[in-house]
Amino acid sequence: KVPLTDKERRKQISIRGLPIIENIASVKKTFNRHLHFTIVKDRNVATNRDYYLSTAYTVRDHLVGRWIRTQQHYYETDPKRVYYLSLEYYMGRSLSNMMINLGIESEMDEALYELGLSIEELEEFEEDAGLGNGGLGRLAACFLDSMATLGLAGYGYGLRYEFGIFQQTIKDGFQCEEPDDWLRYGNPWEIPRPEYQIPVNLYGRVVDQNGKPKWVDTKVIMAMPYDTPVPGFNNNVVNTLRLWSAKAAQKFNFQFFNDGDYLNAVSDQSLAENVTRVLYPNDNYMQGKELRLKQEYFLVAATLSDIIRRYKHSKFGVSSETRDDFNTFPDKVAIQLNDTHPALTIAELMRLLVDVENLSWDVAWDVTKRACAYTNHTLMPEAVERWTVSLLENVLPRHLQIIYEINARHLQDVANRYPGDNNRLQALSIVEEGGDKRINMAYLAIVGSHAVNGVAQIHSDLLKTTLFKSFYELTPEKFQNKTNGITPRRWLVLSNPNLSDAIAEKIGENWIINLDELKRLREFVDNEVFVRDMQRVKQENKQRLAEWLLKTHNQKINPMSIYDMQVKRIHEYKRQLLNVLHVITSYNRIRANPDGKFVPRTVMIGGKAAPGYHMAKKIIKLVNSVGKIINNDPVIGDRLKVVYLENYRVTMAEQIIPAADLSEQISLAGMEASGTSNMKFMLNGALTIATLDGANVEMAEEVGNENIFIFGMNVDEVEKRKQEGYRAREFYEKIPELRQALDQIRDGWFSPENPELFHDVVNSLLCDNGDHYMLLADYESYIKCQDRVNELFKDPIAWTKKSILNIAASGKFSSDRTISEYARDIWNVQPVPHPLPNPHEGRP
Ligand code: GL9
Repeated sequence: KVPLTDKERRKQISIRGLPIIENIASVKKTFNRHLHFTIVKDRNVATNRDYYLSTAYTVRDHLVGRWIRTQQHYYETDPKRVYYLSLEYYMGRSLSNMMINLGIESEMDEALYELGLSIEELEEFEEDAGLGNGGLGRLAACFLDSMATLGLAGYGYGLRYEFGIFQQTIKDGFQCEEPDDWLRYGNPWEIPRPEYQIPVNLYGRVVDQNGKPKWVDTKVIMAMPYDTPVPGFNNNVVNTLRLWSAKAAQKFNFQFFNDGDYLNAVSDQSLAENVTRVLYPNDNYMQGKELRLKQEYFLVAATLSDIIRRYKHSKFGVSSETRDDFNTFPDKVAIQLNDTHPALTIAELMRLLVDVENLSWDVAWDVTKRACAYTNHTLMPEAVERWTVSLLENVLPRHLQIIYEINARHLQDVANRYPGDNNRLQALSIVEEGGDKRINMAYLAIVGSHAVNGVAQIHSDLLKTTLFKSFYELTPEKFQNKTNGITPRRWLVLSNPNLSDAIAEKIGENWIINLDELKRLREFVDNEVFVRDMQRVKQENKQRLAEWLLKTHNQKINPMSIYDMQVKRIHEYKRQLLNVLHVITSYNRIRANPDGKFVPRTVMIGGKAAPGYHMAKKIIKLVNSVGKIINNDPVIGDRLKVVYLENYRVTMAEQIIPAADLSEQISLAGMEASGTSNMKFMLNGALTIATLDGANVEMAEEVGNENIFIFGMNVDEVEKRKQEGYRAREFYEKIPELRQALDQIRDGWFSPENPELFHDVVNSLLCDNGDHYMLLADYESYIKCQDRVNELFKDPIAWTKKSILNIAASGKFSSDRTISEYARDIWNVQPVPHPLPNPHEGRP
């Protein structure tokens, strides 16, 4: 009997849904109907993109019944709604994810196969929805999946950027940016809702009208909603992601027509529509541009207007036409601010409650605080949003007044508690004096919220002692931790089907919604067959990645080498340069001992640099230059390779993470708030080399120190070194291998055509007060730790056992766990453990 292929085996496993003959026939019918009536093509002229679109519309048809039913159910039962406000949603592709969560993957696959089409080929036609920069935006996407899977009445609110995160190309080793025109061929997942457009005001001035402030002479931009369905896993719940697009307010321009200036009136529109043109490509950095402020307010204003409309139109607890008692607003509405980007929510909600709904200031303030909560995502000082008063005065004059009023009352409370303590008043002021006056948006978010959280335990602890120390002392009860997580649907079931099946064979499928059950894999760590199975799965994934790199980038790599990956935004604090120093050290060791035995390694580095971040772009060039020398050195052979993964994004993460042996999480302790790629690698069976930073600390706790490679200074040691006065040169002078590597970079070893090219990189490390992120202080410990990695890799069984123990210990890092904690500790809502009925089965 011929053994089943992976794909055939997979079809028999219920994770992906069991194919049913009648359903397959109906899928084929629906597909044909969409090809003809939606795409309007026949099979003679249809392209693969048309087939992808027909497939997407077919899947969408399976969603709509559940979507409508879910929303009806929310209307009828009026649960407390959770609103997640984020400037970023890094969704990636949707087709596979939708099929998996609906349980129709096998059926779709079979039906398309019978039509002579391959679903894997068609999937390649979907563009990534790249409406995010990195971890913060991807976290929002994972949270949407978990809210739907837990049955929460959750809504994502964000912006529909016409251009998402730029496409990165590498030309001559340098990063180039190209616009991400992701909507070019249309987006089958979004539904425009022009009937729910909302006007948003900007600029203008504040006048007094019968003793009440009134915001007048504003410019109006329309916010047009586009809805995307968010299915839960296997529970018939479909929530909504609503993204706003800026549209010119037609009415506003009509006056020009009489003057005959029709062309001007129409071209003026594109100015208004610039607001949602493009995602700002910065990570952990605030640029302070007016257009960005307008984006933030545009999201906040349109969303709050929608939230209040939905609150008022509930039929519960009201005898009047609409619900206008706002005292119960916080019992029905939770608003979560994803970083300070939507922090204007505090001022806008106060404006709506006081100016429009005529509540007293005190009642409005109480309502606002009880409804809102704020998540901080970084300690990097340059990321803190501090808008100048002059810009706010121009763009949002009424909001500036409200912020001043909030600050005055807040400082009065402080003065009452700490009489005569002027330093404390200054430390706690939302308005920062001196130079150009600024509004600290983090402080505004804290004061206007009932809960403030960090995203990993160490980060939440540091917030209390550093960035928000004074606020912690003022209101300690507000401060919480919510360690980040990732959705196991996308990051295991979708991205690593072979591993999913190997796990399911041993412990069933319940881990998909209860990831803690992965613990049960510990029972099998000494089961030889299982260990070999896990080895096989990893090796197949590695082989596939090698083939893909050869095909797409003409890069040959050794599938028996350690696949060593660092994929994340390029930033000095993440220390990609430290990784490069290890690469160069390994290179020098092989050259010094060409006949020696070395554990082969392929170092893969990927990530985008913010277009204006010069040092980050230089680091990309350095990785490519080092790669060019090493990869073409016949002495080195296939014992060491360096690969730059061009245009790293969600879809590439899904392809490469399952093939990783080693995950690099090497930021300076205290700098990475959490990290989330660390969790994805762990879940996919990579071992981790890490500092005690962000969620790495908790990963070590879960898996045990003997199963993770920890190196470098901890937060206390970093602090102590700084106190002592850090001098990077000491390490340069003391450690010969380090000195050699830095000299080579500085003297043009890797850039013979331009020997000065990397002077600034080396100088940033060796100059007085340089090496801000203390790479040199951690170098020795890092290299020794990498030596231990090599030692273990020589024993494949021991390595694989640790890999299994890592998977088994990764349960904590499910975003289902994270969202359950937000639900319990911040939102006061309950997950719904049972599924909604199927659409044809009647009411819940
Ligand atoms: C980030 C932190 O830097 C990460 O450590 C954290 O895991 C995520 C999610 O909480 O948030 N904050 C931040 O500004 N970014 C993060 O990744 N940057 C980007 O998203 C690019």
